[in-house]
Amino acid sequence: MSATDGFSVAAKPYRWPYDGKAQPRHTALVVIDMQHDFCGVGGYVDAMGYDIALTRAVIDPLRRTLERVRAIPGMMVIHTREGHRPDLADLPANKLWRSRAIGAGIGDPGPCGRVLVRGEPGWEIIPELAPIPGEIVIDKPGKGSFYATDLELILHANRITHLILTGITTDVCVHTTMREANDRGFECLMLTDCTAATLESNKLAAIEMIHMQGGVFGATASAADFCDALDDR
Ligand code: C5J
Repeated sequence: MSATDGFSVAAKPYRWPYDGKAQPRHTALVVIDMQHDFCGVGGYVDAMGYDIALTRAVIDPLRRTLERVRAIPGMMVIHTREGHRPDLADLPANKLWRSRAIGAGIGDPGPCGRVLVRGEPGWEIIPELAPIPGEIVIDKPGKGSFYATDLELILHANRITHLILTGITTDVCVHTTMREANDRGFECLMLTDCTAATLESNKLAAIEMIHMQGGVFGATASAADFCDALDDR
């Protein structure tokens, strides 16, 4: 098979993509917020009292998927990081208030530096999934990757039409990004074992929401089915 052939994935609720085959050059793997603050000891999620074993469970499947995608010429990889300016000028007052209420105040000092602040150790992407030269990194102040970022401009400039969504957390930043992307006409596939939530039932519910209405935001597949599709192209 030629590397220019597209790929289609055994997915739910439809074989992805809707338009037959995805072309690697028009597809991006999006790795959302794999930062220490969301899956590391002493980070934001840990400080809120959630079980980081859940968010850490995606590291190995995501690392394998990332390696597979990196081997494909022309397929774009995009990483995102949630975080705020050191002066917190981009931090909405309600987000600050809520974070303090749950004991993990954004901007407050913690074991991994200031919580969710750009440049601090906790804000860094974990070494296992660190971007390599040539990969795009998007810094976002909110949950969605499109809000207040240049992601949409970058996708259009590079003629990306199809997105593979991974990362943490399924029900918050991954779902918000998928919804934003879907509304903009991007054809989205979420890889279910490359994403996790701070509550397993929230992850399952978030996946089920995608399956409604014939795939209201796109489709979902396992990393193995996605990688098999890449191998078969
Ligand atoms: C959250 C995220 N959960 N990356 N952020 O606050 O999902």
